[in-house]
Amino acid sequence: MTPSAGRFITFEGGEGVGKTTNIQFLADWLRQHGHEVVTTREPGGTEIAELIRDQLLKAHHDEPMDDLAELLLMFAARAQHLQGLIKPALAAGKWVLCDRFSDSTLAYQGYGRGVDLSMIEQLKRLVQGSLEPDLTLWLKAPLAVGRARASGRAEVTDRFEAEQDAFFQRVEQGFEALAREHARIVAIDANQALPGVQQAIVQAIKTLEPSL
Ligand code: T5A
Repeated sequence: MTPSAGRFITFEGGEGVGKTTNIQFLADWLRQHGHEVVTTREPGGTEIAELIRDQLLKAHHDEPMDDLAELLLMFAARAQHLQGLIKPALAAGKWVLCDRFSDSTLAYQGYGRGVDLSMIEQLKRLVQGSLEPDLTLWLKAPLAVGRARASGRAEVTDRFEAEQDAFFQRVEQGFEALAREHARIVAIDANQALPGVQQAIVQAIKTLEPSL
């Protein structure tokens, strides 16, 4: 079998729903099927973008982070990530599996923080041009489930995880709205044991790439 051209797959959803875990699973599965795979994340993915991530996620600054500054930093990191990693990998025929992308900006900064959605769309066009994910796997689980899973890890709570439930409910409404708008977004029931989640992910990938 000749492996097909590169594909851009993004994973989206609330906190702790299983994105990192399932990206690793899908990367292994695709490699077993003969594809070259790059896994990455946002904000982050390159040296400079990871430095921006550190500031965005840092739990405490001596001054509050302005919503517009937060938005622009997300897109600054994304511009760096696209030029430094995502576009070269796709051009080389690799599959890029990315933990969050612009749908997170619309959901978190737009629906969560209340930043004007049309302004985010303008920035999106400026930074991405016409590049969109081929497929977005939206892992859906109740807020309490994601929180319980995330709290099982040793990491310190970051600036977003410290938000109240009402913020995350708006974020989830954002993902719901985006999924209604874009056919590339496929909802995956992440409120089930991992084998079921992974079966649904493989099904979505086979629909995208019937040769697999
Ligand atoms: N952000 C990001 C914005 O505000 N705007 C933007 O534009 C972008 C790009 C990034 C933060 O930045 C914000 C959103 C975020 O708050 P992050 O570190 O990427 O921060 O945070 P999360 O996306 O929340 O990532 P997490 O690592 O917290 O969660 P994951 O990756 O979804 O979950 P994962 O895989 O680590 O799993 C958590 C635990 O659950 C278990 C796993 O084994 C693990 O222990 N698990 C399951 N257990 C049982 N059943 C299942 N089905 C399970 N799936 C996973």
